[in-house]
Order: sequence, then structure tokens, then C-alpha cells
Amino acid sequence: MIEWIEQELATAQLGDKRLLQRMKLILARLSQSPLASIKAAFRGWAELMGAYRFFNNKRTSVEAVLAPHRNATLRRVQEHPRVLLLQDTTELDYSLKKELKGTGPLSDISRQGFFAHNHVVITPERLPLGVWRTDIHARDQEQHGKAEKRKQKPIEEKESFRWLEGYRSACELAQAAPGTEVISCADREGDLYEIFSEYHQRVEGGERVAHWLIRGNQDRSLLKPSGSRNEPGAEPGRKIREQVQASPLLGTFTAQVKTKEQYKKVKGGSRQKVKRSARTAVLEVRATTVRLRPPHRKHTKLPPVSIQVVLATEKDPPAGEDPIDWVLYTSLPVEGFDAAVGIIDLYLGRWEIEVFHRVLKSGCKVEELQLKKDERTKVAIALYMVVAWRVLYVMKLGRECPELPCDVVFEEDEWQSVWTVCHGEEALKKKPSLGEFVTQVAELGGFLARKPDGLPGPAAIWQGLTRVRDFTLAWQVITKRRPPLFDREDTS
Ligand SMILES: [Mn+2]
Repeated sequence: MIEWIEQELATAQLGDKRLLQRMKLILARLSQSPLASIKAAFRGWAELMGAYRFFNNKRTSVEAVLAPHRNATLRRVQEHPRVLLLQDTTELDYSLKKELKGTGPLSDISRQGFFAHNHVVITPERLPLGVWRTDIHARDQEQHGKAEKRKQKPIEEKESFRWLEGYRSACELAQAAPGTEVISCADREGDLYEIFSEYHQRVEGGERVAHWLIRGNQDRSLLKPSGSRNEPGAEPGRKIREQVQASPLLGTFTAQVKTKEQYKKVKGGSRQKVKRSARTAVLEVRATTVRLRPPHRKHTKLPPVSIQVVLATEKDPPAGEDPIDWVLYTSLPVEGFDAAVGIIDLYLGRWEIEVFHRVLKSGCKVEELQLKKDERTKVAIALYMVVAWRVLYVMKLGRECPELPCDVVFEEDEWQSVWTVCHGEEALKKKPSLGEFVTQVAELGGFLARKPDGLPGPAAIWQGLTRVRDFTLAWQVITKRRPPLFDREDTS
């Protein structure tokens, strides 16, 4: 069996040896052809039925399937001084799968599916280390659209509770990896006062905690300088933005921004589509520490807390476009220009979870799964998350550690078959580096490898991996270490 899968599943506990063997085989097949439909990924009917039996087995669950990967992720985390735990929600659309039970409305109420709230660990250099947690759930049919009603519930019952849970699970990771600084990172949806106050509470309790870094969504009110207490009904103090804008300019830096379509709220509450053009933006950086006035909650009283704020605003945006404007809230220190820019750079790493979701949906096509029960579909999605992580890991290792030998990631049969097909048998005398090999894999997937093309992306890598699998198969059959494809034998 493939070496990385043995390592990844070393701590698996499914309570049945055959079930574990089945899981290894499924993972091997899916990661060899991450692009293929589930039918095409398996060799023959028996294997495909075996996969369906695995997903439908009551002893498998999202937790059981992810647990060994989670342990392996922890081992990788422990090797790094600092990691980011990215959390974000993605929608999985099963509108067309009429037979699938247990789905709920998505943000567009005419569509049905699940929300997957995922937690992916990366290093500051953007190397993905694994999936730490996932929460795949359907929204109740009634709950949808009742935003006002949801607002009045205690935090545990609100959907936003997930972001706080995500922060708590970052603290768990920090405790399990005492030598690693863990930073919980979220976009504007994760701007939750409860996270700020939980951090302080845990620090005061002497606990080992995760830091947090979140893009600001609400321009929160500050506590008035001590001496003048915030009595109910008193005039509110300054807000965060005004305060940070008034602090001295630390410096400017240039950032490459990609083109993007976004929605902007306009007067009257409706949304308007605006396009952001790709450009080199000059950003002015400011940072400060502020003390916040706690928001009112019906069921609990929150304490005032201090947080750090970094503001990056674009100096001269192109005519007719909104300037780039990032407000970041964090528990990390931000003193000085370098520290502030460091925070912005960390936050930009959050993009990796968007890439992860793209691989999961466009690459692994989890929305095309044809299982009938929601719990079973979730098990399959969880397994595909390990596959999606693997594709990104291979891609990034090729970028971050190009000088490593390629057999750190690839099996001997894999690299030898590909290298022989591409360069002839003579070329085998020198083992390619990981960088060379990953570029080769990407070229097999349509990457052109010309100077201006830069580095290959996940699409080319997963296309390429599919071909690696075919070359490897041919290689093993030709060298008589594997029976021909259509010498069918039921191996289940
Ligand atoms: Mn998001």
C-alpha cells in the first residue's frame, strides 16, 4: 500500500481491520485520480461497490474518518514554530440530487445542500498541514431567513457560534502542540466579540491559548478613557476606525491584488455587483491598540477587552474603483511597521482555505456524490477532504521545498514511470527533485511551464496526478507486478 496513506492512517480506529483496508484503498484510488468521478476513480465494479459499502457502513462516521488524519496533522503542526488555523464556511450544493435526504436551504433559498464549516491548518509560508476539524450541517427549513429571530438567541444557539467553537478548537490545537504558536484566522463573518473576550478569559485563567486574527466587520465602539464611565444612555466614545486612522502612518507597502467580483451593499439594503481590477496597490499602514466597549447581550454580560487593529488603505485607487481597505483585528502585537505588515501577510494566507474549497468542489467534485443519506454523504465528503489536502500539499511542497528528493512525496513506481515516459530510461539514473517532478506533473496536466506562467496551480496538478496514475498502472503491468486491468477478480 502507498506509504503516505499508511502514515496518514496509522492511528485509525474503525474497529475492523477490513474496514481499515477498505479505507486505505479508497483513499489511494481517490488521490490517484482526484479529478475523476467516483465511478472512474475505482478499478471495476467490485471496488466501486466496496467504496459504497464503506460509506454506508454504520461504523464509519465523519469523526472516525478524519481522526487519523487529524492526528497526522497534529504531528506536522508540532514540527512548525507557528501555524495558522483557517476557518471558513463553504456551501455544498445538492439541489440536483433529489434522492439525497437531509439537506437544507442554502443562502439562496431555492438551492438545497449543506454548509461545511472547515478548519484547515497552514504554515505562514502557506504549506497546508491538514484538516483539523469539519462541521457539515444543513440549515433547518424554518430557520432560514429569520435573521432577526436568530439575533436574540444566546450565542450558543446562533449560527455564529461556529466561529467561537472554531476559536476554541484552535486553543485545543495550541494545547496539543505546546511548542507551536497557533493563530486562529477568519474573514469578516468571524468578527465576534465573544472570541476576543474568550481569549482574555483564558489568558487570565493561565491557559495556553491560540491567538486570533480576524478581518473587521463591525466598526465597534471604544470605551471612553478611564474616569468617564460608560453609563447606559451615555454618549458613545470613538469607534475603532476613527481611532486607527488618527494614529501615525507607519509606512507604505505594495501588494499585488487579483481581479475579483464582489458584492457591495448599497443604499436600501440591496447588493450591487462591482468588479475589482488586478493591480499593484500602494497601501498605507497604520496600527494601534484599542479598548472596546462590550456589546449588549441578552443572556450574559461581556467584559471590556483590548485588541490590536491594523489598517491598510490604498493610496490612489484606479478611477471609479473603491480603494483596497483592510481592517484587521488581532490579539497579536502590532508595534511598528514590520509587525503590522507581518499581520497583513498572515491574513493574506487565509486565501488558502478558499483554494482548498475550490479543490474540494471543482477538483474532487463532492457535489456530484450519489449517496442517498446525508450522514453517508458527509462521510464521503470528509474522506475527500483528505484527498483535497493531499493535492494541495503536493503542490505546495513542490513550491516550498523544491530541492527535496521527489520520493518524499511520490512512490518509486510513480516517479519512475513518469520520468521514463517523459525523458527516457536513461534519465532514471538521476532522481528528480520534488520541484522538477511537480512541474513535470503539472505539465502533464496542461501547464505550459513558460517563464511568465509562474508556478503551476492546483488544477494543473490534479489533472497531472490523474495521468501519473495511468503511467504508474501501465508501468506496473508491463513489469508484471500487477495483473492486467481487465483480468477481473473480485478483491473485496
Ligand atoms: Mn467566508
